[in-house]
Amino acid sequence: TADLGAEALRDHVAAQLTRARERSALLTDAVDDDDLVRQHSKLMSPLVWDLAHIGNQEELWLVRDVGGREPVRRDIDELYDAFQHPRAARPTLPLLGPGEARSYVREVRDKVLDVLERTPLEGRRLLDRAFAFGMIVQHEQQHDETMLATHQLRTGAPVLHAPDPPKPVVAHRVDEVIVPGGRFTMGTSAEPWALDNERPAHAVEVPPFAIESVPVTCGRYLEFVEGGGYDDRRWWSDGGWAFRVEANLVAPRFWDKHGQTWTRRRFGVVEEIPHDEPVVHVSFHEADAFARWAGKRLPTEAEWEKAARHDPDGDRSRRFPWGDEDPEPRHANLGQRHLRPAPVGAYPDGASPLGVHQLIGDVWEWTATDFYGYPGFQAFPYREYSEVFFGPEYKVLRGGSFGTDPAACRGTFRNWDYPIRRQIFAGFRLARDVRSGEVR
Ligand code: AVJ
Ligand code: FE
Repeated sequence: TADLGAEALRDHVAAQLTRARERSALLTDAVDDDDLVRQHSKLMSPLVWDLAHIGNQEELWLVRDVGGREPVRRDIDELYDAFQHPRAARPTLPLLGPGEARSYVREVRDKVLDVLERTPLEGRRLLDRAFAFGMIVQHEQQHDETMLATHQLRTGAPVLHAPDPPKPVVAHRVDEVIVPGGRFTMGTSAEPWALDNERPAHAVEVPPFAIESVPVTCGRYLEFVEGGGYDDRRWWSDGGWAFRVEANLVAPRFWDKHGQTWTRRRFGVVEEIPHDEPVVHVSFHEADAFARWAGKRLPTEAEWEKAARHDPDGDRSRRFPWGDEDPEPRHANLGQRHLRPAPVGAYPDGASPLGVHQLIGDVWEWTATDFYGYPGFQAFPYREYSEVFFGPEYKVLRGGSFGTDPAACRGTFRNWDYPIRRQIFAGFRLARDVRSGEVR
């Protein structure tokens, strides 16, 4: 997007807005009206709230702010302000019904496309204006991923369908890559659509470390489950053990044991656990306990980004592990093209120069790092996007999942959640310190 002319940028934005809306429509048209207004889990909003919230944010930022137009529905701002009402309370609000929500988002979008036509995207305010459109595209795609997680939580017959991801090109064994120590550039000042928390680019000194070439698979995680890992206090942090006991955890969310066989429920289908697929729906605490059991640890956020972006042949950071090109289907399992992570080894074209696979797509990866702003952080365009979440209660996740759209996924993109959350499409990979002498 960086070097597009104004007209090409306009076409690009319009195409991205349309793509996001097609996905929102798919996710909300797949179920009937009762299902749209129902709360499938206390952790989630009713799908109809997400839909109208997408429209309301678009109205606030693009119709009113960029366009300077009259409000479409000023009266509903408060209902769709995520900070006014926790998710659990949203079903009891006087929300727009399914029909009203659909016509509201359509009306807003029609105005936005008109604003886009008439807004100069060149000149002094280019970045601010173009950024507002990019932010809204990403906002819709992020809520679409959240709605996909709501679909995973709902019970009943499957309503979403997609082909399976590719098979591994070669059977992938677990191995490690040693990343040499030294400075690398973390974050970005150049990506036009990067959100405030990804900025600015800054140098970080990272001691040498080893990182596994693929995310932890279900098969390996099963060894932890069957080996009594959930009952062994030694592997768990204090907070992790408290959560493990209180929530009575025995396995990843959506796993179930039938006789001797573990199965999982995935978008309404009960299936055997796929051994070679990255494990998904584990909390930070479970990932952290598994790592201790395996004699390793989770990577820090800086280690994850260095593994994903550092170019060992040039002293620069790449946009993605495979280089600077935008993600193509051959690079990574993104964008809800598939409704599951791909088996490890399925994306050799997406590997980093050192041979780390599937950093982008498949599953969000828990890191050991709390969510804070980078040195020089400036909230933009609103404090509520990231700054109000900074602090020790949130852990950073990286890389995006099969449900993350490429528009909302970068080598620098930062996600965050509470360490107890399991409904998101999160897994993890392992790292460890290296001893001096191990680095060649
Ligand atoms: C970045 C995924 C944590 O869903 O809470 C959506 C994204 N911000 N609306 C979230 C977001 C405002 C955010 N996460
Ligand atoms: Fe939102």
